[in-house]
Amino acid sequence: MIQRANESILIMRFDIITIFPEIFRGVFEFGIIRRAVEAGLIEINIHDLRDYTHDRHRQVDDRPFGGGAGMVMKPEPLFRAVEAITHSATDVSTVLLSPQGRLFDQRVAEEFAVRERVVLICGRYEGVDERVVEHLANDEVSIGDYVLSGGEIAAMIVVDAVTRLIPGALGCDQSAECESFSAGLLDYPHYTRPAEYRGMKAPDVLLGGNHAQIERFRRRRSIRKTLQRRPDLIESRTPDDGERREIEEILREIDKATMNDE
Ligand code: 9D3
Repeated sequence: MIQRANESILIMRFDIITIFPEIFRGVFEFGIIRRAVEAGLIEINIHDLRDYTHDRHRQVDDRPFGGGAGMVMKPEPLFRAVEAITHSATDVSTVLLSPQGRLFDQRVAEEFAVRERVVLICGRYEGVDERVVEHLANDEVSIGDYVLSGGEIAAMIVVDAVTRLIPGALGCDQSAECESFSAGLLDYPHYTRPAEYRGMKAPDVLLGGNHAQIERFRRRRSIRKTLQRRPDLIESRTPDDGERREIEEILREIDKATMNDE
């Protein structure tokens, strides 16, 4: 579907298997993903599951054994599709997107980013035949605890998050962002011109040129926001001594502020 534009080294190939290939039209044609495709770093192929059926009705689903509501995705077209797409390729992750999967987070994105190929199987209906889960997919991933209508939007999210991790996919400007304290914390607040808008002021410290002060301001805001909103992210960190002191200091300040409220 999407072809790369030049001869540079292909780092990663995504194959997406879906009954709604048209959903993907457009989504990969903007921003970082488009640039990565054009640079030849990644390739994204969309496959219509119905092309791998052998019957007149191109049937991809059937009624569940044992009864019950809804339909189940048949195993044969999915096995045929994955086998046709991967042949004897090695280093392939075959990932089923499903609500039963392990939670997709930045760590999982990093795991996928070192694969040569990732096949994403988008489920629909009530689910897929369990033999696909057990014997075809080697990974099963959910993007979060909410109910979607199928795996397609989840597949887009996986491609987006993984592509950003491929060396060279981000411009110089953006890649610098990965460094230092920011990893695993919520972002600090951003401001741009005008310095005052409808009486709302950008913080003075950002307008002066003191880079040490600016960095301290951003780091502290980042830590404070994370403590308030996502303490789970702080708990799963191993802060260095400087950061631990900063966290304790910010916690004391927050305590003081809440005492004044009460
Ligand atoms: C509430 C419906 N569920 C019955 C117990 C089953 C169900 C089946 C299929 C719920 C959702 C779906 C379709 N979802 C996905 O294929 C899916 C998904 C999701 O729903 N949430 C988070 N990540 C993912 S990845 C694929």
